[in-house]
Amino acid sequence: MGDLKPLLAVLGGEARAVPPIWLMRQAGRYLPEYQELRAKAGSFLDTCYNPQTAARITLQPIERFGFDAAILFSDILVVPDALGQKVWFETGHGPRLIPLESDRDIEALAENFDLGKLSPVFETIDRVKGELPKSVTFIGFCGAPWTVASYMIAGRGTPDQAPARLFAYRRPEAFARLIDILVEASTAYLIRQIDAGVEVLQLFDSWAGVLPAHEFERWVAEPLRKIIAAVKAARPGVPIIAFPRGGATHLSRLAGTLGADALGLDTAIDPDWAVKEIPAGPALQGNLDPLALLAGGPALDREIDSILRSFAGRPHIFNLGHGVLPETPLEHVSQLIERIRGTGN
Ligand code: 1CP
Repeated sequence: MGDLKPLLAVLGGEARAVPPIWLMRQAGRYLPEYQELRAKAGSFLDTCYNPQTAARITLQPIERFGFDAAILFSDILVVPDALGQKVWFETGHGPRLIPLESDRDIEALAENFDLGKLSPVFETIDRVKGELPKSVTFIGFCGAPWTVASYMIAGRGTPDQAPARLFAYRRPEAFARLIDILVEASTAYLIRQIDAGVEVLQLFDSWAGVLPAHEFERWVAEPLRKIIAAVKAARPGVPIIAFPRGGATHLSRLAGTLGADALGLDTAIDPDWAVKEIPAGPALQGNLDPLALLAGGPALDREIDSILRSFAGRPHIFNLGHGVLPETPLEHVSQLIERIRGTGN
């Protein structure tokens, strides 16, 4: 037990006095060394598909801060790309896709799916795994079907995912087919990530929080459950973190029914509620407000201490409640790590 990597120990059910730490979007725009590589590397998608650059970017936050985990540098929208839907990223605007409309558009995805298109991602994984320090765990990921579908239907990020929600109400069968295609493609993609060398998987359901209960069960919980069961059947022993952002009170039910080894908690979840209402089983990950990290100072210390106090005694992975904001000062990230590890004074 003693020589397990800290993140793997917690995912195996161990509560640690000093929780392992990593941050969602830890490889990204707040790092000057990321900006520098990105400026030289062409489009965002080209960067994701350049194994040498993507591996460097994956390792940057480990080298600078010594996090307990590295997360593969890629994006959730490489899956639509592998399904043959055109994806590109407009600087300052985020992702763009040609929106899906007809049943034919959806069926074409299943016919066009080509995991070979993502071979640069697997090559990135292969490069990173040889370069990680011994105690650092390597996390692979994909977007959950609901969140990925919301971009595929709208053709872009939207504040409320209204296009996908309307599509699901109006044409539930076509939407169910799209979700099934995504379950299958994501499962195959995750298994290949494991075979290439990742040790843990995280499923990002960033837009889970907009759905009413029945829709949440059908489009968030059920597809997540299917992916987790299929990946675990194929590759037992690889822990999976589910992050249904905005999952709110659903989380207490998901703990025992999703099959995940950890649940990611977003910023809005009260840690004391989580510890009381989420049954023991999965580890809990989270959930510092990214704005507290941006603010720094005594407010950051106070929020960190309060999170550590609430989760003490529970298997806990320290993380943000959502991704690092690009304006976040680097010193605040150092402050965070020193505060948690008790190395600050
Ligand atoms: O300009 C740039 O350099 C691009 C910014 C960027 C980055 C750094 C995008 C575009 N994606 C990423 C990397 C990324 N995306 C990672 C890398 C690993 C890490 O965490 O360090 C990960 C895990 C993601 C996952 C992702 N992409 C999610 C889920 C997590 C979340 O933040 O909610 C989502 C929703 C996306 C879509 C996406 N990709 C990029 C942007 C700006 C967006 C959001 C679009 C929107 O809806 O506004």
